[in-house]
Amino acid sequence: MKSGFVTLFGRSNVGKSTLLNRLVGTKVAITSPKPQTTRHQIQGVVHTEEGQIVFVDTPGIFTTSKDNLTKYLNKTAQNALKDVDIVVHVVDPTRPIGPEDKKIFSIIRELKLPKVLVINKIDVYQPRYLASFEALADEYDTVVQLSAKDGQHTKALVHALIELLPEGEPLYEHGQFTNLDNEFWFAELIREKLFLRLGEEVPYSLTVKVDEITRRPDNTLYIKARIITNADRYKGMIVGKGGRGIKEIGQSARREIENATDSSVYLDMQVIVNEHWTEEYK
Ligand SMILES: Nc1nc2c(ncn2[C@@H]2O[C@H](COP(=O)(O)OP(=O)(O)OP(=O)(O)O)[C@@H](O)[C@H]2O)c(=O)[nH]1
Ligand SMILES: [Mg+2]
Repeated sequence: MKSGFVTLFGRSNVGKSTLLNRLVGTKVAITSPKPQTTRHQIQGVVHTEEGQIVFVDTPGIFTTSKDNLTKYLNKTAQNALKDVDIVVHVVDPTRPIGPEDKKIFSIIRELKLPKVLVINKIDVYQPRYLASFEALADEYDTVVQLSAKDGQHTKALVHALIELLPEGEPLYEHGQFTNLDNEFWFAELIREKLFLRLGEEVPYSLTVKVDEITRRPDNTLYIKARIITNADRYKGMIVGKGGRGIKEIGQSARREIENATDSSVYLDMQVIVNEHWTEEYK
């Protein structure tokens, strides 16, 4: 048997989390068209007959801002390169090679690990950008072009990784797909709905905490969550006119949690202002 850890590394928005979900076959990481969606290392497990791959999803490397959250996200991503077996550099051929990609080349060049280049989004690529990534093939052990969105060639990636992994015992039990607990997972689903619904700056001004999950006698799952944001004006944008915004966010989060848990859910959400919430991201 083969087994080991494979880090998905790349700039924001290239589709690392979408790829993780596609590979695992179930949603373990939230995704959005906005950069800096992922904030933590998230593990997703692929079980095959030849072995087990534990993927580590990471926040996107971001070089255009220098705030504390960005520093934390870049650091969290780089920490996910320690003690792993393979690094997968995910790139997006709908855009030219960016300063983040250059930073990533310089980071991974120093690593004594097998390196795989994944050129994602081949369902929508720009030929000239694709060619510029293809020209980098010599720097990597393997190059795979695929689409995380429609699933094209993702099996080829799994085969290539199994080849490169060391022999080893499974790291996760059969049927286990992630390291996340429900508190974290439900908070992430709520944060995803906020990312999808709110304009440019608001998603970066907030975090979500789940404080309580209780199974009630009627079998309903009661979930108490706090949306914590920096300022009153953001709170106003989240809550929306007559509370319509928060209601819609609550409904879509509840629906998804209901589908995932196969039970009815009562989602009790509060929006509070605490300008110090980013201090945990240091
Ligand atoms: N067309 C197309 N879109 C994709 C593909 N993979 C991801 N996307 C889209 O790209 C956007 C970003 O996807 P994410 O998976 O959130 O990207 P990420 O790299 O995890 O981003 P961060 O967490 O911010 O670093 C989303 O709108 C996805 O739907 C793909 O193969 N094809
Ligand atoms: Mg992500």
